[in-house]
Amino acid sequence: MMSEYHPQVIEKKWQEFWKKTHLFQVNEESSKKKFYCLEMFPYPSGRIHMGHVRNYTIGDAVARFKRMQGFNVLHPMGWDAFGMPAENAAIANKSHPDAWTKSNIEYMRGQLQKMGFSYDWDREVATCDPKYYRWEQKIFIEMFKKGLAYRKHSYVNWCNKCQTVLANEQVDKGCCWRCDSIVELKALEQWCLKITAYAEELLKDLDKLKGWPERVVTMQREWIGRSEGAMVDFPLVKPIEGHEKISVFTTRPDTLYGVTFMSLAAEHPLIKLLSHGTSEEKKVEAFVKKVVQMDRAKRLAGDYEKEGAFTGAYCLNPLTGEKVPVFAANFVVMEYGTGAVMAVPAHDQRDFEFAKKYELPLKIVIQLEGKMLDPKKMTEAYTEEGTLVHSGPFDGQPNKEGMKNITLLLEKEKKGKKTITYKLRDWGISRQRYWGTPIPMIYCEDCGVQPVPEADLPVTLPTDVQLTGEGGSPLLKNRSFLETACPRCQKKAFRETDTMDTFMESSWYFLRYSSPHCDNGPFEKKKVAYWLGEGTKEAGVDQYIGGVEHAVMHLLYARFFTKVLRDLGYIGLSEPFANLLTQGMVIKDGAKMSKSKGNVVDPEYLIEKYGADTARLFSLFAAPPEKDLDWNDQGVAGSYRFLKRVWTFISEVGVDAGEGSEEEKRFLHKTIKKVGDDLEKFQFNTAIASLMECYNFFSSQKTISRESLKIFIQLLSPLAPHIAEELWALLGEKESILKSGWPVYEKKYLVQDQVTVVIQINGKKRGELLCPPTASEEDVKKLALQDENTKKHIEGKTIRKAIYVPGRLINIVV
Ligand code: ANZ
Ligand code: ZN
Repeated sequence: MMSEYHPQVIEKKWQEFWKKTHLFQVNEESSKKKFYCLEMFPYPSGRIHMGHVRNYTIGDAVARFKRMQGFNVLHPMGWDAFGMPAENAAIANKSHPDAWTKSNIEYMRGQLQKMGFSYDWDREVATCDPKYYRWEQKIFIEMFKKGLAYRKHSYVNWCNKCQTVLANEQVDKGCCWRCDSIVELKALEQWCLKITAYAEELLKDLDKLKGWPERVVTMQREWIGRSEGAMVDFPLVKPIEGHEKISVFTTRPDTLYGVTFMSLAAEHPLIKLLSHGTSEEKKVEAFVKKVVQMDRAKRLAGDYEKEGAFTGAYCLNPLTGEKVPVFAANFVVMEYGTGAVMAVPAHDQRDFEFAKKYELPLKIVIQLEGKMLDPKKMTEAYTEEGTLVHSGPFDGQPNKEGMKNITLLLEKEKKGKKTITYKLRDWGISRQRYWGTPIPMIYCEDCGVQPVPEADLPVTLPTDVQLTGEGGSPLLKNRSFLETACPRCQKKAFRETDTMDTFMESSWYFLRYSSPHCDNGPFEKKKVAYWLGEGTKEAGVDQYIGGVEHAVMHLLYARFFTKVLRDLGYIGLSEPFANLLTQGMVIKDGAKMSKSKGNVVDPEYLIEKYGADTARLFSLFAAPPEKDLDWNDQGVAGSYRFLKRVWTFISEVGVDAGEGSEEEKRFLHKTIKKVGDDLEKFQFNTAIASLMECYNFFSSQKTISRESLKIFIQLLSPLAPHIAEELWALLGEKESILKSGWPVYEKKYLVQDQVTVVIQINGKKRGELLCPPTASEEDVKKLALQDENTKKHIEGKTIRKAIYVPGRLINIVV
């Protein structure tokens, strides 16, 4: 039994054992409580990186801990297999995205298996499999039939380098989230999903997500961006047919009497109509051209020079009848509200800057008593609260009240109404790329847009295409894909060649894992009901783990899909993820570990040099999961030394058949409690620290009881599973340690950690207290005064002072 620690040998042995005994395969067992532990599935880029190792190690520790606690644990893994890198690689290596993706999956699956992650591999899912995406196509058609998927002509974010459309969520500070090049606006027709129909519910249900990090909830709330205000109509002085007025959305109807001009987005349809044939037409055209090219994020950010052009037209303030000039302005976006803003330069900073530049008047309508504003002296807009002035019948009202009353008047006179607006936009899902789920739609000259009949699904992505990297999707040139018959009139028709945004696949994969081989629907209802805990208080994936970079896009889309699938009758669930853990990044030399930075540590190198258990232990020990993890080689070596010491110690120590000493038990039970409590809270680093302390104590003893050693190994096993299995077997156990149950501490051994403090009143012993040795004088005094016997003795008397001898006695003088 005194062999050396050879992780490579024992890890291979146990991985084979787990596979042979189907240890991680699960079925629905109604007698057991289920636990669904899920980590965000990877894109099969070629090799796993340290970010994966960290994410999946955390998930695996949770899954193993829950199994030992007796839960029926679902822990699946799969591949988010569509996406652009496959196309780029195919172009670069003259291969095919399908072959590239599949060989990457093969390789990466092997790497995950070498890490010994406890997945039920029978449930593996790859989203590029027609058996998977056919259901997505079906769901898409059902959304189309309910009006939740529709075609929209609009300006879209366009990345010229990737040659594709990006969702707003995929534009980061005006740049493409994938390749960092500047995003442009382009007019295109594309498919949209009506996520805005769920805006209110997506917002409201955030309050139910008690198991989510506050930060993620806040980011989603801000992304949805609910604003309460009013829609106000300004009639045009010279109405155009079909456009008698300009509607604006404002959060500040209280400032309506202070409007001195009107600002429209450059893309606003009225701009062309209003300036047409006027002396301003040329200037306006030039201005619009300039603004449309300006990057959108910058437009919203607002920290640039406000510019505009007069359209030559005027509209009327609906309450005062004043004439108001209409401008095109660069800080108004078409996608929010109505694309038009009533400008109140005295009380809005952007309008203020604009008014200064074009010498437009300021009209003060809110004053703060004792601090009279003077338009000539103002250096910035006054945006605080106050009392309404120059506001006709509303003068003298606090502005908050005026807001309500002005809206009521607008509603009464049918000039406007109370409105709620969201920043959230519908989700554009068309991508002009090849490697994605085909959008199952057909264009017929006579019948228009027709969905592919269900019997004809899936619309399979053809593999006989050539990727050249030049202009557009190869599907446009693939006639056998492109040409089809109209499902209604049978005449020659054409297929949609755009594919779906890959965030579609990840919006429902967690449901597919419940029944991954289901071939008569996206999943079996009963299995989803069991694994997602339909109808229970905390329905959904019990623990979801992944990067915070998905705080908005993926997590919002998955929530949206869940609600849609519920309304389509597929599931009885409103939220997909009951608990969410967002892990930090892996950092090295002060920067995120990434190929482009050249600071990558290859997990495979670690596995070969130290073993998977060391890679795991280090990932868990180096930082709490939600914090960034700073990579350091000494830390890895330290984790390895610890495992090696544990190995040598347990192989060599005198095993004592007896009960073990009191002190040994106290140490052990304290550790059981600490490790269990810490694992519940995902505080793996402190759990490992207490295991290290426990080891230090054990190794200072001549002998340790077999029972204590076994418990120590059980506690270690979710964190370093291979070495734990081997030591467990060395101590004579026949079954996997995962089946041994989670150790339970006994309270009586913990109490020993407390000291007895004698209570004296005027020097006479009146009682005793149990308290932690670290308790402060304040704490002990408080406890003593709460003691029933003490209370009796000091009743009606004044306490003069208390003398405390730490850990021994407290004397209360009355
Ligand atoms: C008049 C006003 C007066 C406004 C005032 C503000 C202050 P949030 O809170 O983000 O919803 N706005 C409306 N549509 C816009 C668009 N498409 N592009 C740019 N700005 C737009 O912002 C709502 C406010 O932003 C609205 O209220 C409108 O300006 C402006 F003292 O109307 B406000
Ligand atoms: Zn037709």
